[in-house]
Amino acid sequence: DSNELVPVINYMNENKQEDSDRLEGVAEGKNVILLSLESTQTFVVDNKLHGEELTPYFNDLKEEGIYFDNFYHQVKQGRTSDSEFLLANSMYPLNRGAVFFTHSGNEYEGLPSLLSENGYFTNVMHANDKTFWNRNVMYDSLGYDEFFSKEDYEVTPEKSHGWGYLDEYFFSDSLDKMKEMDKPFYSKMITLTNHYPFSLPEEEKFIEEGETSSGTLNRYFQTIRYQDEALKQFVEEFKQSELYDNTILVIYGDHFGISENHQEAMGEYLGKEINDYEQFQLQRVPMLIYGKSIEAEKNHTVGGQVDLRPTLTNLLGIEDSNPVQFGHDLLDKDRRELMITRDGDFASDEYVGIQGVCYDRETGEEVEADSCEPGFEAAQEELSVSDSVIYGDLLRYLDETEMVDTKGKQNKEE
Ligand code: GP9
Repeated sequence: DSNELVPVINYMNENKQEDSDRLEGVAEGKNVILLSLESTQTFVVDNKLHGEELTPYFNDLKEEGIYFDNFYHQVKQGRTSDSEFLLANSMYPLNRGAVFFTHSGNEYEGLPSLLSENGYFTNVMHANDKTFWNRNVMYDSLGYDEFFSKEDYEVTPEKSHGWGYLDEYFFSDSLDKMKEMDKPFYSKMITLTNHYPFSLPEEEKFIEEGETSSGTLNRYFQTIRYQDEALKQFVEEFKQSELYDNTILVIYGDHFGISENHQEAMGEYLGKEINDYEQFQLQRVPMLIYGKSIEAEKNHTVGGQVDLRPTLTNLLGIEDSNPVQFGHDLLDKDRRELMITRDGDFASDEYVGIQGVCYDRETGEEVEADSCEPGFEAAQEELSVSDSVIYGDLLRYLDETEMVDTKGKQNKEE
């Protein structure tokens, strides 16, 4: 019953922090294009293969926006769909299965609903079958106004490869759609080409493949390079369009592409042994906020996908009254720097805690286990509170519980 939400609200109140509201409303009323880059990890940024940059366009673009270099994905088995869940709800996905499948019937207070209430036309653009990850069902629960899926794109065999529609065509069709859309809009675009097994048509290979002992990693370099080329075409066309004046672009990686099965090859490429600490650090994904009203800044705060929603609502100057959110605005200088993974591991400004072992975050040296105890405890508590909300479908009690809570307080005062 509705009492089940009380401990959740209490947890939220105990962990509540004053937000500095830095950069609040700088993107007020603007369109938002959210670009979810498939399997894109931070290690490719500013990195080279055969003396050539892997992401030359992104490397320059990130200098013009707010770039976060300690931003982690927080997904588990639901992969891309988990990252979507984190963004929409500022809650954690589940430890097993994909919450998009298992709990699509829950009540949510999704970011898309909030933005729709604030006059935005909210939509997702993704040129795959709409039932993949149960998106067609879950998107309704999260409150999207529209889902442009495969059937809304000019998908032909010539313009497809592997998983489907090549990014370059997906980007240009999507931009055409956005030009015609009701404004302001919130469009989340999800790319597809840089997906395992990382295969490309010959003419789209802009770099020789890698020479490590993993064919997967060797090909990944090529699909990453291709994606960067497609991104360049997209952003350049976007800058020439009328949208540019009134739109912010948020680009982030959805999850890793290279799993720990390829540690040895990754070590060959990076020139170091990939131990648990390095493997953890490889879970960083790029995150960039870019647009005319955004001043460039390099931001080293430790955060993750759970923090995207509060960051966005702050930039848009939109009041978000949903109290059940675990993220903290990435732009707030005094924010809680704690990134929790679905495995109960964490990174803070000082430490990285992995399966009971504690490391200095910056040097990767192992330190006394005690130093990480508070982090591990916080991680366990936060994950279990988040899980309780999903398993109990507790957001359906939100209105009632806020009432109960106020009443409780009044009673005490009497
Ligand atoms: C499929 C795409 C990839 O539509 O989002 O999903 P993933 O396998 O990365 O979760």
